[in-house]
Amino acid sequence: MKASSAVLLLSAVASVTAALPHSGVPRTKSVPPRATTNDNRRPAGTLRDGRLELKLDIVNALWFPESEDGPSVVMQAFVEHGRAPEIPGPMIRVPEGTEIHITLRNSLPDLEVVVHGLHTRPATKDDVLTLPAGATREVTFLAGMPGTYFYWATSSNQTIPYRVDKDSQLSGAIIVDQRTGPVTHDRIFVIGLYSDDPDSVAGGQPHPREIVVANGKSWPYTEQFIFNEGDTVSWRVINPSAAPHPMHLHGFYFNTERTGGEGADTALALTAIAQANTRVVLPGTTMAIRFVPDRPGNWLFHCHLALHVDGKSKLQNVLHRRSMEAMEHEHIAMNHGVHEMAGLIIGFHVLPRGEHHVASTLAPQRLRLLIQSSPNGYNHKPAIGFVLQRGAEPKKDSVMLPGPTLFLERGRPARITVVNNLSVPTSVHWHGLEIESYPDGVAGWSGMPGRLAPVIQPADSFVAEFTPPRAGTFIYHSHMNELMQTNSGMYGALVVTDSAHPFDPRIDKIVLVGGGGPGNNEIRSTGMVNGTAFPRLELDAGTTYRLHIIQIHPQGIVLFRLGTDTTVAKWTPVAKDGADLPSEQSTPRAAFVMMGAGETEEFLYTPERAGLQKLNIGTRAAGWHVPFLLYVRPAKKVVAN
Ligand SMILES: [Cu+2]
Repeated sequence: MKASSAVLLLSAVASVTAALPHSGVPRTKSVPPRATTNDNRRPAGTLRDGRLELKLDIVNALWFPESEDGPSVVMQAFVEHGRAPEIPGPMIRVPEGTEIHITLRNSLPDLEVVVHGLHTRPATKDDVLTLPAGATREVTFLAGMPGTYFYWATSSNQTIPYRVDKDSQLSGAIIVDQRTGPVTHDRIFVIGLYSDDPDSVAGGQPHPREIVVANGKSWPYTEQFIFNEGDTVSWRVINPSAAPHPMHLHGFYFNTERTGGEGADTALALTAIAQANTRVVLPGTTMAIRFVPDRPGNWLFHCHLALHVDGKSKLQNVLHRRSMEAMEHEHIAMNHGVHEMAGLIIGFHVLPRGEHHVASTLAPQRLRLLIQSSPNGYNHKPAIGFVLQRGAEPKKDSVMLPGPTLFLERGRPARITVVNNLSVPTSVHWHGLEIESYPDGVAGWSGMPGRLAPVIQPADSFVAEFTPPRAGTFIYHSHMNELMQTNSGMYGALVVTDSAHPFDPRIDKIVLVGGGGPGNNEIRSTGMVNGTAFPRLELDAGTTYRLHIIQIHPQGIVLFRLGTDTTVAKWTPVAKDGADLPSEQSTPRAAFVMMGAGETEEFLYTPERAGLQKLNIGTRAAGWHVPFLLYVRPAKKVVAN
């Protein structure tokens, strides 16, 4: 009998009796039932005559976040009566106006549970239900406004940003649908984070072993989707986990149509909807996105925090708190590209509808991009990075930190030969470009069946061929072991120009935020801006500049604030993730923005008068701060001819 079926058999029985040989006294040892992963397609309970009846219990259950016969851990889980426990919890999905009646029992031995979110939306207060061990409570409420919500519980009396332990998967979706109108064929992802290290989420130096899951599963065991080219995809992302997740969509833009939290959800006005390929979903918030995958191949939607997609973020490493050395060894031994990743990653396959590829007749723009290492990089730490070959081969240990800005022309084919001069495999992702799947840079995944992008082995090369269809500000970076590689310097700005989007170095200023040396599960790389901790720039008062802000630090959510110590300047956003903003959104505003790893934004900024302005760049949780000093000179006198 296979291990998995043995567990299934046991789960059918409430408990088994195990004799303890050393004492000779038989004791009843409870074996928790197995939790099934909940793909959030089945509405829980019984809906009849506008009333939903649902009986829920909170129990201990065996959770298999990876393969069904892989490692498991006892977690707390919601269970609907008559079914197996589910992670995430059963989905409550009803039309607006529904009355919801829930009978809730706490079957955890000796633990009090506090349940949040079982109330009408929008919520005016956070109604909670407190259930001592063994207690049963009933609650009745109206569903309220349509939207994406959730319920969650804690047995450790924690708030969402600190709930990382056995109660970390006690979360379930609440979807309230419009009573009339078209049926939405959407899918819902509830994020969970299980960690042995509450310190790191509290802002201290991290030393976690943690796993992040979507609908209870970690990559590559998350659900994979098959779409036809041109399908419309509607996804709702619910984040009751302890960490923010900058969610990045490869190859396509998405529109965020709704954003909300546990208590309220708002449809964005049509004029407020903008294209993005990365958006931060903060703890306790939700988003509803829509996109049209119109190029075939294999693609990813994933968190851009390196720790949340790293192959070391596996359950075994949490359970056994394995040493960095042991984890690194396994990491290096694997090197299978796609299997080097784990965590918050959703894969999807887009099937072609037909041949309609029109090859460009323009001569390709050829670049030769070397990946090299230097013993003396940031702060004299070893660095890994890019260097462009122009003419003779550069020295083997020459590295540019950060990588050179690559300028490509919209509509003109690019042929980039990427040469790996490292001693380890790598791959390079052209972040944000709407290109074919094969050169997209996820080794072992990008491409189509029969033609998958290879890992770039040491001393080998890969030719990335693509034609950027849009002018804007993008990024290129390693897509493998990013805690090490991207943090160490494998990142750079990628600027696509056309006649409407020229790049004039006198006006266009790049602010590139990235790692300042290797990081890992225990070391957060400090932040660097344009490769230094002391960036500075001279500007002229009265001149309008275009700031190209790029956030590719893979271990942080970064806050930007421009002004003096006592005043906030004004700027005008004009593009996000390489896409121009609709004019309604290009309005002057206070110069403050939060950006997750993988986001780019462009702002127009006109310093009004001479003096010192500061672009403060930093992150609360990771504890680093880089002040970008802007020395503003008096306005140039305009001489009349
Ligand atoms: Cu994340």
